Amino acid sequence: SSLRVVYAFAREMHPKTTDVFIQYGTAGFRTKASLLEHVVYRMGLLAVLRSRVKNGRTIGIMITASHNLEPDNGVKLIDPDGEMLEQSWEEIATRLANVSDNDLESTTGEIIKQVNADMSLKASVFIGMDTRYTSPRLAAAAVHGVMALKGTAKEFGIVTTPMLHFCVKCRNDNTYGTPSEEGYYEKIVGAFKNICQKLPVVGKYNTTLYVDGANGVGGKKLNIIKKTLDGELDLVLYNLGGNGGKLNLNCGADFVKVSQKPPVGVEHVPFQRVASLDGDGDRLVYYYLDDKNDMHLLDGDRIAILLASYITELLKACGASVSVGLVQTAYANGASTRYITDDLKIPVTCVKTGVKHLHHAALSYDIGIYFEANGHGTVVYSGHAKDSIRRVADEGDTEQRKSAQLLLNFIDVTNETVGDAISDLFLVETVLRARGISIQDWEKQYTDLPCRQLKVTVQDRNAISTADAERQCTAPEGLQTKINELVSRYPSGRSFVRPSGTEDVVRVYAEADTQESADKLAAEVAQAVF
Ligand code: 16G
Ligand code: ZN
Repeated sequence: SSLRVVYAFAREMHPKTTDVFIQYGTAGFRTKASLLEHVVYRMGLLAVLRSRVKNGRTIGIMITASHNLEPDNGVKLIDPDGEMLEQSWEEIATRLANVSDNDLESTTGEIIKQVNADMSLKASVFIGMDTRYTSPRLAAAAVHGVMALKGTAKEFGIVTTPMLHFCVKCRNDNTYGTPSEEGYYEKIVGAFKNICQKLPVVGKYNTTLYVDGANGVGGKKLNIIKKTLDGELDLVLYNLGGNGGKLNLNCGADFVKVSQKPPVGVEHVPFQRVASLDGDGDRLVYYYLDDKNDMHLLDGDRIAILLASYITELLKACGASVSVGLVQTAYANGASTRYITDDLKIPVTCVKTGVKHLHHAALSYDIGIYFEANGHGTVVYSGHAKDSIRRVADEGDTEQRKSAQLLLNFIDVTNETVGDAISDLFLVETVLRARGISIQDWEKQYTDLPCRQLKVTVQDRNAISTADAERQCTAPEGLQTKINELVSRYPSGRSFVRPSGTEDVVRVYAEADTQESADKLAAEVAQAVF
């Protein structure tokens, strides 16, 4: 059959050259780029099957290893609504990635039967990649995989991960926007510019924003956007990949959050707010250095709260009855959870680490705001929420209409498909501008509890099981009792452990009333794990 030719071609062009087992994890497949070519080719095949199972709707393939260093790369699939690949397919992806070249044909055949893919249907796949030098070769392998099963591949070249999610969504739902990079700018940046027209600069808001681009794709795209902002926001961009700057090396959102240190490559000015993106542009944190050069970090928790409080304020002004809820993980600072619950009086759900879990939980609110502390997050709005706000925009009194129109622009700035550093940056800037506040004012909303993260290398990280959104440890026996005992010795103490989904380590998190206590508690819990 013609498929025979396809598999012979695969063996020639994208042979499996390693026996190392690889798993579709929280963020797709991720490892050394040199081990990925056959995996990406096979994801091209799988994307075609996925598209056919979804009646020919478009599927995305993104080549990126996000905040990892340059030698790594990765691949993940995007479902038709711009969301992460459905969980039940992760196992199928893992199976297909690991079979030998000899078994590739028969395994693909089995999968076609298992998922009931109608091979006579058309299939459409969008392919994007980050700035890694290994990405073009991998993207080509993906194209070959798509063509092999007679799907249509459309390449987007270098784009942020969230841009590709956006394009996939638009392709399958043209009410959401135009499926291109230009379409993304038009909708998201266009809506921000509309907001700027409505909201003059007031108070302590400073239109200058420094950006740490992590030497990745996000900074490059902001450099394009910058020229269209007509001075409404004056972006001063650093770490754009030139001058020998290395992707994610000592810079970017993950480095800033985990090390609690400012990135290299940024010229710091006291109290100047800086937005730090990760390598593929789906995470965002803010920070500033004070006059003693101490760093003040405003992470995903802070962003979530800023957005939630503003959305609530606008909804109130609209008089719309729409429920708002927030989704966090166990990594959310305890002070943030208390502030949301007690002061903002917004319900909070806590879920397991990993964007798909947060996204899913957020969909249960009319307006769901979800953020991981590491800066990955967005807002999702239900049809009911959008309709209610549109109705007020049409029928409300003058003040109500104004708030509703602002909220509609705010919705358009949002990339609802996935956390998006660029979209989130414009959302944050909107709120700071609307309120006429500085980054220090934003920080004053509440005080974070000091915290510490550690990683522990153990013989078998899977010996640790957790429950209750990873806040309780159910195995090995006795460990949770021990953690409880340690925690009880510290005022405002909290700690949990969980096996990492991306590295062969166990992660320990601790917070307490002082930094010394948080550090000590983390070390003691790490000792108990080990
Ligand atoms: C992945 C997840 C991220 C999560 C991180 C945890 C996605 C797209 N990314 O990067 O949300 O915070 O893993 O890593 O879901 P860990 O399991 O090693 O702590
Ligand atoms: Zn990322």
